[in-house]
Amino acid sequence: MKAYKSPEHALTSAQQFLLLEQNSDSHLTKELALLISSITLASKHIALYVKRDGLTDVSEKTNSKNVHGEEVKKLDELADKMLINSLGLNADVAIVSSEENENPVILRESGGKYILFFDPLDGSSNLSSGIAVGTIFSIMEKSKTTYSDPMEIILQPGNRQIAAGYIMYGSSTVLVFTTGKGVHMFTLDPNVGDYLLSRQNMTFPDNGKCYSINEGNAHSFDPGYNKWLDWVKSNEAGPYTGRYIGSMVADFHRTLIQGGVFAYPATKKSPEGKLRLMYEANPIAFIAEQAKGMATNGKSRILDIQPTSLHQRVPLLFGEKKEVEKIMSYIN
Ligand code: AHM
Ligand code: MG
Repeated sequence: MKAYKSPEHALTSAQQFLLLEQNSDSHLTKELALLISSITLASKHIALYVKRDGLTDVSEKTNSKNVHGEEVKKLDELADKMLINSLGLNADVAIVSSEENENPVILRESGGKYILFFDPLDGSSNLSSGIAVGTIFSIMEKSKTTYSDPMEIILQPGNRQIAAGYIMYGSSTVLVFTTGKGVHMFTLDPNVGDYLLSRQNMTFPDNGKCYSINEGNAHSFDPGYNKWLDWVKSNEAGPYTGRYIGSMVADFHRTLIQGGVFAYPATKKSPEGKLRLMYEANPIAFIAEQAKGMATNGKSRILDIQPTSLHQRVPLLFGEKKEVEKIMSYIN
């Protein structure tokens, strides 16, 4: 039995890969490689806590709610701190914005060229149910060096991202990222303690027959979604399989590996959609497009949406192009 998917990749760590790619990837500077490395270091710590869930109290709720009015778990806060702390010595990071903080954290008033957005623990309501959760990150450059309000440089559309990725803490811990030159996956080898290259230049497969949506919300979808759902379950569409984890990183990762489509439309409860543009939809959309898939809010490309606020929400559809276009043909 082979330990790794292909022998030539067996001993390429994420750090080595970032170093090697610097020669051929103009976006991937030494500073950006260091920043992605810092995130991977924090994620190894987060992975240790996730793997010991049940033995510690990290799945318990804190007494506070976040800016979205959602319950915060201890590990949400810990993951947030670990990520911010891992950047402490990185002089190139100016601002960090996360799901857990209402306002951006200004690490450096002047200097520093990167803005980092992250969801420290996506799907954390699933913690203690043994379901995969994840960290999502997006990196942009400051659009200008001086500003009076940080929002002037933070509210940039997703097409300005220079890197994005996620870490999924699942049956294995995987790191998937893009710097605009393909999508690559690394698996954390617990014996070595390093992320090792496991798939390079990933693309969505062509004929995934999987649809992923919280059908419990169907009563409050726009009618087009219900028409599409009728079609997906019809004989005409052929056998589709429904799969919905409720942890977006895990739903995305499955879609990337097995194909198909995911949708989280607007609902009565979340009329703007549930998922957050800056640190959920944008990074996922960048990865989806790099993997030759599609990501949209149903009308326009996610990456072209001009944000108006840091925590704004969007409807999100992603996956194989033809599957996303099929939904759009019903809803528009
Ligand atoms: P979170 O970032 O607070 O964990 O919320 C986002 C999560 C996504 O991971 C997932 O796609 C979605 O919420 C699930 O929502 P629902 O339970 O309404 O289906
Ligand atoms: Mg989230």
